[in-house]
Amino acid sequence: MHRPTSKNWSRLLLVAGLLLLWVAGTAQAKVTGISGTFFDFTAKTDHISTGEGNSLLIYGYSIAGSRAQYPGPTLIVNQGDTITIRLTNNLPVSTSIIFPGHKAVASGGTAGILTQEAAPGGVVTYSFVADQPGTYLYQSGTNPALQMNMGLVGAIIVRPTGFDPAAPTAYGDASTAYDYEVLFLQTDMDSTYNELVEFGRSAEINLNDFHATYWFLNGRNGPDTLLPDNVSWLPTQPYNCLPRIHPGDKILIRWVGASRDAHPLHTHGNNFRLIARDGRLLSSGPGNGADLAVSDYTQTVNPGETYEGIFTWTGAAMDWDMYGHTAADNITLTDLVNNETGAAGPDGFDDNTYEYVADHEKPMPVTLPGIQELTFSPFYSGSPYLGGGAFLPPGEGGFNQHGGYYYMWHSHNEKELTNNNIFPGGMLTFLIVEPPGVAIQ
Ligand SMILES: [Cu+2]
Repeated sequence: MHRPTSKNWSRLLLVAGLLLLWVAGTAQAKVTGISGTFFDFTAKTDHISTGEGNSLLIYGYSIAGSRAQYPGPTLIVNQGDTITIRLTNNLPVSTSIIFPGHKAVASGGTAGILTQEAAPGGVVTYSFVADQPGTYLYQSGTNPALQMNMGLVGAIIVRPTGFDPAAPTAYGDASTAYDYEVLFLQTDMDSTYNELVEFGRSAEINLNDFHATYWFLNGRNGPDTLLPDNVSWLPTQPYNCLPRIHPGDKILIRWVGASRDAHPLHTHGNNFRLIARDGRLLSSGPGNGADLAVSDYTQTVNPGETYEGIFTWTGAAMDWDMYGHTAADNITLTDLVNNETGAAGPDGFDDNTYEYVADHEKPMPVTLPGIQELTFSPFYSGSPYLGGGAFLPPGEGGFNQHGGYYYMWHSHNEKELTNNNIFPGGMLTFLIVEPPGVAIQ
């Protein structure tokens, strides 16, 4: 990442002010969606707001008479279930849905190139068995180069057989266990297409001439990614994208490439372990778990593909005490159990705070500059220590009330950190490492 100028931060500061309203204890670390076996979709037009204040026409899916939404509803279903989606088309053009990775059958409508299509006013029904756990894409199967750009995309999460919400796994295997999960459904948009459709000039669209102007995570541009789900001023963009964990927690990242271009998503703070691609565990054979998992710090998300990775942050081996403990604090750490497995025996970390025992009471190896020598991020608490807060000049920082660590997670294509050429924006969010004890739902 590059350091933004203070001028460019001003927009982010405005939004960050809103963070104060919600950051404590709200649900930000689970995937929001709808569950069941029957989903009644209506495709229709609506509008979205972009991070720099533009408004664009979209085609979107709606449920039960609601506004259309971007992306479509995230469908959270169970392995083995037969899933049925009825699509009513209120768009002025024919449309359809395809389910890559699933053998869907369609009934009703008229034959299209990839599947049965619903004409304007028509209805078509799709059905498939969710026979494999994992993360999947659904999308328009009709003129997808245009209709995906217009918003007809969404994600499907298939829970493994025997899924236990109290001890979740991605694939039913212990090697895929996690504490939290986050969806990164990635889309891009050439807003010229949306504008030509809105003004009735669709015939002028050249689908070979694609120049994205907007990049989205779960249907929002940065910095709107940081806001909670379902904020009233983004009525057609209900999903946020803001991973939060404590030290030692495992977060399952579900990447979905619902875009025209590939996008390299970078996880600052640590490597992740890539455990699956396209809904298939990276495994050498049945029962072996994710033994072919690979460690990486950037996942290039290709169009039409999905990936799952597990990320952990512990602060181990920083060589300084992340809590700022000194001998004068007289704090004794306890390391009697393996935090990961729960089994008896030390693992190098304090059982309660996940402090790395070997770094306990080690001072930071640099002298911190004074506050007059610094510029501040809105997310700096005033202290370099996890859970710490300290004096900040008036008007600086202060939006990080728990003293968490903010790591930028973002596309490594720097153009994709803009909204119609305005920085910051695009595929940009943060991982928040919260101190132990801060509620994350
Ligand atoms: Cu980076």
